[in-house]
Amino acid sequence: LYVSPLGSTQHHVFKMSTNIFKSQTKEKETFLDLLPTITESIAKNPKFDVVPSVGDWVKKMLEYNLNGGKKSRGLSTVYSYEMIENPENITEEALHKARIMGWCVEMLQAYLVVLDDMMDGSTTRRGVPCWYRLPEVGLGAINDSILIYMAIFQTIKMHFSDKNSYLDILELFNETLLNTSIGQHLDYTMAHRTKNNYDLFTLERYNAIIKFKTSYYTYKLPVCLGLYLANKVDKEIHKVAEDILIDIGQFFQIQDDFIDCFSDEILTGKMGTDIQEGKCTWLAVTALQRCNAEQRAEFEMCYASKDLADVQRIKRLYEKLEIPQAYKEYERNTYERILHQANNMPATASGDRLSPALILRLLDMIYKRKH
Ligand code: DMA
Ligand code: MG
Ligand code: MG
Ligand code: MG
Repeated sequence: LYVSPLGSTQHHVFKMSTNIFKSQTKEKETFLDLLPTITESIAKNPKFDVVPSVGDWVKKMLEYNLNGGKKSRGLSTVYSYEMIENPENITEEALHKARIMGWCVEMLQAYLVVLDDMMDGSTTRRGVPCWYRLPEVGLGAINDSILIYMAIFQTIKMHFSDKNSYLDILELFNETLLNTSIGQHLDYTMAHRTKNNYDLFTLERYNAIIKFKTSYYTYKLPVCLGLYLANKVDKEIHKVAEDILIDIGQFFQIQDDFIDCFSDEILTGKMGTDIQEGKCTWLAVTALQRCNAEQRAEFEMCYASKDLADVQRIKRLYEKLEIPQAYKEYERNTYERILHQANNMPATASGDRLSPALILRLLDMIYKRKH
C-alpha cells in the first residue's frame, strides 16, 4: 500500500483521511470524558485512607496538570492501538483499555512538564500558571511529580497486570523515562554552560538532545504501547517503529522550538522562554550556521538574556537570517521525507509491518501546527 497525502491516484487514502478527521474530534471527546474516572480511582488508593487530605491533594493536583492541552500523546496511543490491532479484536472494552493507557502516557507527560517548567523557568502552561508557580505549591511540585509518577504505575497495575505484555509495558515506561531524563540533562546543561561560547550549538548535538528529550516519550512510547496492547511483543517490530518514530519526534520538537519563539501565546497557552534561558534550539543552531561574524557577536551578546530588548534583538536577527522561511521549507521537506520513509519501512522476519497509514496519521496530526 502506497500512502501519499498528495496522491491523486490513491483516492482511497483521501477518503480514509476524511473519516479519520471526523472521528478525531469524537475520539478526543470520549478520551477526555474518561479523566474523572481515572483521577478518582487514583485518589481512592487505600493508602490514602488514613491520610485523606493527601488523597484530596492528589486528585486536585492531577486535575490541574492533566487538563487542557492537545492530548496528542494520549490520543496517539489510542490511534496506534486501533490501527495496529486486528480489526476483529477491537471491542468497546479494548478501546476503553487503550484510552486508559493513553491517560498513563498523559500522566507521564504531566510528570515531565511539572519538572520541565521548573527547569525552564516557565510561567504558564496550557493557559494557566505552571503548577510550581502556585503559591500553595512551590518546590512541593518536585514531590508532586513523584505522586503523579506513582499514579501511572498504580493505574497500569490496576488495568493491565493480567496481560502477557505487563512486564514489557513497565520496562517500556522505565526506558522511556531514562531516555527523556538523558535528554533533559543535555538540554539543561547546554543552556547552563559557564562560558559564553556557542561552538557546542551544532545540529548534531541538537539532534541528540531532541531525540532523547522528546522522541521517545512523545512517539515511541505511544506507538509501542499500541503494539503491546495488540500483543505484538516481538522486539523486531518495536525496533522498526523506533527508527521512524525518532524522526517524527525530532520533527515535533523542531516545531515546538519554532512555536516557542514565533507563535502566539493565546494559541500555545505557554509563554516561550527558550531565548531567555539560552536553549540549544533549532532556531539558534540554524541562525549560528547562517550568520556572519558581526551577527554572531550580536547573538553572543543578546542570547540567554532575560532583558526583553535582547530577546527582541534575537528575534529580529532570526528574521533577518530568514529563519521562518527556512523553517517552512524544513517542515515541508521533512513531512515528505518521513512519508517516503513510511512507505518503505522494512518488514520483520515474521512478516510484520507497521502500517504507513499510522505514520501518516501521526504526521497529519502535527503538520503545520501553530500550537
Ligand atoms: C520538551 O522540551 C521536553 C520535555 C521532556 C517536556 P521543552 O522544554 O521545549 O517543552 P515545552 O516547550 O513544552 O516547555
Ligand atoms: Mg520547557
Ligand atoms: Mg525543557
Ligand atoms: Mg519548547
